[in-house]
Amino acid sequence: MRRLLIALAASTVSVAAHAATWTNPLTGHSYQSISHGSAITWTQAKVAAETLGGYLVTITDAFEQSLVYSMIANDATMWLPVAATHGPWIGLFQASGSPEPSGGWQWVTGEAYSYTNWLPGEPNNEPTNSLGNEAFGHFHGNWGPSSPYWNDTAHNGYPNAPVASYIVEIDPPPPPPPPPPTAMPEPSSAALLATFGVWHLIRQTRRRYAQFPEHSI
Ligand SMILES: [Ca+2]
Ligand SMILES: [Ca+2]
Repeated sequence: MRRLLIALAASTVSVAAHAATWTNPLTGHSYQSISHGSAITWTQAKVAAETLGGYLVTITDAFEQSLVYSMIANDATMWLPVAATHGPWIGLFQASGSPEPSGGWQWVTGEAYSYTNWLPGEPNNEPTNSLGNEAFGHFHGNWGPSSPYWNDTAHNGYPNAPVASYIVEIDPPPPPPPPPPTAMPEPSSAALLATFGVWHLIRQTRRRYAQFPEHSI
């Protein structure tokens, strides 16, 4: 069933230059995988996602993880093979001052941080990362063409392994409000006149038969 749903989702793909759009058939949320082509910080990617009307992707269950990874697994533009293969930013960050390496992780939308798909050993707040504290989530790459697992890295990646892509999630538009209740139509003047005419005819007929009871029926 899950494979079928992913196949259905894949059928909605429309590819533009360095970007693809997919839809989650379970939620109606759409996703755009965007290759920036050069290094981009987590905050720059977050702002870009909001400019597009969405947010950096929040991966909150295994199905969403499968769907999102299927979008990017075979798209080489989403993975930057430099010192290590690093994949796109996701909407995961660590609140400042949280216990390292696992405390305070949260999604940009405030959705529950319960499902995770960290590479074993991550998050590790890698002490050799000279670019800063590792407090931002992305697809790791795991030194291969691609990898479904997440890693924590610094705001602008790791030395010689920047992040150069990101994934945007967009909620479906809210349903339109229900139409107002329709008022009972006012009877037309012609209908009123016709009704009065019939009533008047009945009244006259009754009077006539009252005057000549031998014709009563
Ligand atoms: Ca999500
Ligand atoms: Ca790390």
